[in-house]
Amino acid sequence: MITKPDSPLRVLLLGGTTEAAALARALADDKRLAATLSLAGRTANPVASPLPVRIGGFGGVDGLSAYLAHARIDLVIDATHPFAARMSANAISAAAAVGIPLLAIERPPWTRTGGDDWIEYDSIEAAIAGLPAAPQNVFSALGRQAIPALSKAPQHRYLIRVVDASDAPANLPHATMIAARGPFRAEDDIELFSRHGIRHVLAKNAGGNAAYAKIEAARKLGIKVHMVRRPAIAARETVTSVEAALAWITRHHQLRSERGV
Ligand code: 3Y8
Ligand code: NAP
Repeated sequence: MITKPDSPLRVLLLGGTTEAAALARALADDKRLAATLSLAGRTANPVASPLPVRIGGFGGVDGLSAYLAHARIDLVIDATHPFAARMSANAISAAAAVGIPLLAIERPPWTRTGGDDWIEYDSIEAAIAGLPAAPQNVFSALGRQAIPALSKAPQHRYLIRVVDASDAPANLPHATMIAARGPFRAEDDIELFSRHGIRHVLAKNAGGNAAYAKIEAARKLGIKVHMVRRPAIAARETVTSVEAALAWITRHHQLRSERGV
């Protein structure tokens, strides 16, 4: 699409993570850009952003492609969570369909270190099936969307952390819900796990620092972590930091100035 060289570069930021929030703050201060933050609308009160925010799905690849064309987006940045595999796959297809550059910000996965007692699985269901059969005190950091999977093993005493307060599901008779959105602190998770006599932690390999507290707490307390590996995502240009994403935007801004379009 043709845009005047001095008009701002239009950036769509697919967000919903700590990195996206940090990038949004950086983009809001950059007068060369007109950026929009996009959220799925999963949480009731998402963290306020200095960018204009659009909330809700686009309507699959076609909906996203139409949005990119209609809003004349110049660059897409995927700063969604490593488990937001469908959003990332749609972004790859739609950016290719409309012919605009896409960059993903991916934080490195957590890796097991000395003192960690992990078992790794390829799915949430496998991790839950990996718990001992006898009733255990289990901390679930898999979120609200994983609650139906937990009800496959209702015998456990679950402590389930979710973003928005909700009642324990009727089919999980021994579940306690706690509402918190992070970032989390190790000392708080240590206190929480000790208070509830937690012996197992269910977690996704989110990476990043904001939710690593539970991993540190488990290591400190000798608790087994049932870690769900990330889903595979097709190849795309990727960086691991906000700074690298800003450098990528600057390169594309310079390219457009040189092309004079
Ligand atoms: C709506 C935006 C910030 C951002 C906080 C990060 C850190 C905490 C790790 C635990 C693990 C979990 C969950 C978690 C993490 C950060 C970051 C991250 C895990 C918010 C946010 C949105 C969501 C959606 C929500 C999911 C849920 C997952 C809770 C905002 C707070 C468990 C995933 O109720 C629901 O439907 C919630 C759904 C997807 C997973 C699930 O299946 O339930 N995140 N999380 C985004 C949108 O609408 O587009 O509300 O402001 C963002 C954050 N979530 O403020 O610093 O950056 O990774 N979020 C997991 O990774 O295991 C919590 O408790 O230890
Ligand atoms: P997902 O399964 O990959 O996506 C399902 C659908 O939700 C997408 O196809 C899209 O709908 C919509 N969607 C997802 N992210 C969106 C965004 N940023 N803006 C607009 N629409 C979006 O996604 P998810 O795992 O449910 O994650 C939802 C949000 O929570 C994302 O912002 C993600 O970054 C954040 N989050 C997820 C996790 C997690 O564990 N999954 C953890 C932390 C934060 P359409 O097809 O209609 O466009």
